[in-house]
Amino acid sequence: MIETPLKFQTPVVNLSKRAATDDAPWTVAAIEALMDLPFADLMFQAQTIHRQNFNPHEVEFATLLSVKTGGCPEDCAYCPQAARYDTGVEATKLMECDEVLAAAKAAKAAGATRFCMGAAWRAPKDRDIEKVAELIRTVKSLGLESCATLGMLEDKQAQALADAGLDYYNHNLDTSPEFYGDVITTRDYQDRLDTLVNVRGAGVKVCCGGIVGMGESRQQRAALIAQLANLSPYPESVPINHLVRVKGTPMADLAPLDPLEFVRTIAVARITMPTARVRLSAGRREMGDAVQAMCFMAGANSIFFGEKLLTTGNPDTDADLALVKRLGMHSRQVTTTA
Ligand code: SAM
Ligand code: DTB
Ligand code: SF4
Repeated sequence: MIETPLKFQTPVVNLSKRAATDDAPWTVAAIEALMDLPFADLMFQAQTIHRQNFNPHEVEFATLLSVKTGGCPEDCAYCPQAARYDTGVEATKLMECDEVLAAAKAAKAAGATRFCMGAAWRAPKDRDIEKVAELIRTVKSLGLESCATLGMLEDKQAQALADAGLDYYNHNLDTSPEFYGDVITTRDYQDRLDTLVNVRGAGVKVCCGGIVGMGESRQQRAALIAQLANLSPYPESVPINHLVRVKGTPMADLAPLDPLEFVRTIAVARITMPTARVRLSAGRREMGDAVQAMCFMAGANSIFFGEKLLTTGNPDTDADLALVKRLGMHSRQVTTTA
């Protein structure tokens, strides 16, 4: 049993509007202690828990589409879509249904089972929600799982997306509460938690993770994982992004993170959230095959599949298919009701 000083304890954040579960919350110190383990011991624990909950040979393919790009008023220091940074990203209007349908059909034909639509908004307006609801219905008509990430949501907006058939809503905590103010000043941590409560309240599954490699300490990486693991219930889907250092953003020239730290972060996400789908998200192109293979060993079982994330590059689909095959893995198949 690892002794935990009180200052490192993070509260359980009850997302369900029900009483918190009896599960003891994860402390930052307990997660940091896992991260401090010899690499082989950490990997063994993560792989053991992974095998108890998932087929270790299976990986989910999720495809991203930026349905409304750039021009965002927020100041997220990592983001190429913030209007205030000169990143060369052109602002666009919300895409029309037929364009989204074509992209979703192509993603399905390439082997994706989940289609995630991202919009560079601080928060959608009600008229945006009506249009996105139409996009969700379009994606669902193909039998794909649907996901959207549109910024902060009111409860009625979350309900409208649920009514349109939305399966998952992605809204990241991004980093630990302590480091958060160094990254974003235009919305606070509590705003993010409030959106997650609204998403859960509407019966939509939660996709929530963060970014590593933004200059945070190991303890702060552990604190992000503690926050995620102590959401009650914890997210069904946990994207772990490696910072993509984009020219023009304040984070463009940060020193790269030790890749083994990234793998350790995946491992503690798996250990603390045993049944969550842990997604190896942004930054795979810069990672190389060996690091990605270690991430799968550490319990990652989902990737973004397709040549683009939102505005930055992702590995070629052929390279991903070849990597999955070389590792003796295969893509997850799902059947959803259209
Ligand atoms: N605007 C909405 C929001 O912020 O919630 C949705 C889109 S936003 C681009 C979705 C997520 O992408 C962010 O929360 C962040 O975790 C991730 N992201 C953005 N830029 C990134 C970068 N350069 N490297 C890694 N992850 C990034
Ligand atoms: C998430 O956690 N990562 C994705 C998705 N959710 C929306 C976005 C990654 C964006 C990387 C930078 C870009 O391509 O603009
Ligand atoms: Fe806007 Fe989202 Fe980028 Fe922040 S992460 S600047 S809210 S698009």
